[in-house]
Amino acid sequence: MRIVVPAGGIGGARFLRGLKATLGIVAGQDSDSTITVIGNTGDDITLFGLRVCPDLDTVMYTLGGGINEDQGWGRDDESFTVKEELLAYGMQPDWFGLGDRDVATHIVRSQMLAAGYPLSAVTEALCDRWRPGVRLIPMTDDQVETHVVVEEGGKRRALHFQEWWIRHRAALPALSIVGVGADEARPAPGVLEAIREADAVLLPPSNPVVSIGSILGVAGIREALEQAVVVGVSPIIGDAPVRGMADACLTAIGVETSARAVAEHYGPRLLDGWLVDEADAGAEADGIEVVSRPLYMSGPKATADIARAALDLALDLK
Ligand code: GDP
Ligand code: FO1
Ligand code: CA
Repeated sequence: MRIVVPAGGIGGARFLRGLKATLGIVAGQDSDSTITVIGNTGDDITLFGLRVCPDLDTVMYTLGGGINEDQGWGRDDESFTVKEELLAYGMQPDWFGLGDRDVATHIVRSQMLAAGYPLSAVTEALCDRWRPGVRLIPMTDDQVETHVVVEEGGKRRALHFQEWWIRHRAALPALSIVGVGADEARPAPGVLEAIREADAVLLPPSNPVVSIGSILGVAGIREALEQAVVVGVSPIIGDAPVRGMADACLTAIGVETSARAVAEHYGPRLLDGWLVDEADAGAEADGIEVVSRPLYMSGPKATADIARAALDLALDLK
């Protein structure tokens, strides 16, 4: 079976761990099923000359066994000596937690990009070490960066998504969220082919605006997904994001923070089925098959059950 999963960071990565488990995909062993992950690159940022791709790295580290489990992002067993030394030089920004182990990933990536390799080839090379058990492709090889327009003291300005998210904890009300470069971006090699050949596309409970929304913003991806069987898992439970600040992103684009509103935002052309938590049982969306299940990814079993439910619904709707 061929499954495609467009994914952001933590929500995407944890769901993928459950999907691998339910399909019995084990690193280094052959399997009848393949998972192609279309990774969000809108969160990417260049810091100190290094290209950082948080969502690709979160998926790669989580599935490869190198993630900081408590945080959900960054490396396990991490230290911050490089960051401290940069601060001692007065280097900015000082709000981004650049870990020493993580820095090695960014150095490899930046060096390969500078040598002319596209991000998709770089990601493949990084995955040679981590063996995530999925094929991880960035949504695009072109540079797309999410920026957030805010108003402070009567003045409008745009800041990088990471600055808004980390430095301001998404507390500055966002007037709009823009994918800079999205209009010119083309899907990375293999993205459209994977969607075309997929038996099922599963949307993990990733941020609908800055993770899935960014991926859908790359020309041709939404249209390709509309031709596939797509089942999504709601990232909103009982009108709240389980973790993170997805509500601030939804508010910025005028979508209510509820499982139903997110389904309607994606719409019936994209979504065939939608899993909502039992707390949201009874939610309906025109033209979309809504099914309720426990949706907290509280542990390996619960997460595998969610992935199985999404896959079963997709195969039912095929
Ligand atoms: P990020 O890129 O690291 O922010 O991660 P994603 O975009 O992939 O996913 C973030 C979203 O995952 C959050 O906005 C939450 O709404 C959602 N999320 C996190 N944990 C859970 C969970 O246990 N269950 C569900 N249904 N959603 C979750
Ligand atoms: N999130 C934070 O809240 N603070 C950090 O200092 C931070 C550093 C960081 C470094 C590498 C990486 O891959 C992710 C990192 N994140 C950090 C997570 C990341 O900023 C966001 O959670 C996602 O981009 C939002 O989807
Ligand atoms: Ca993200």
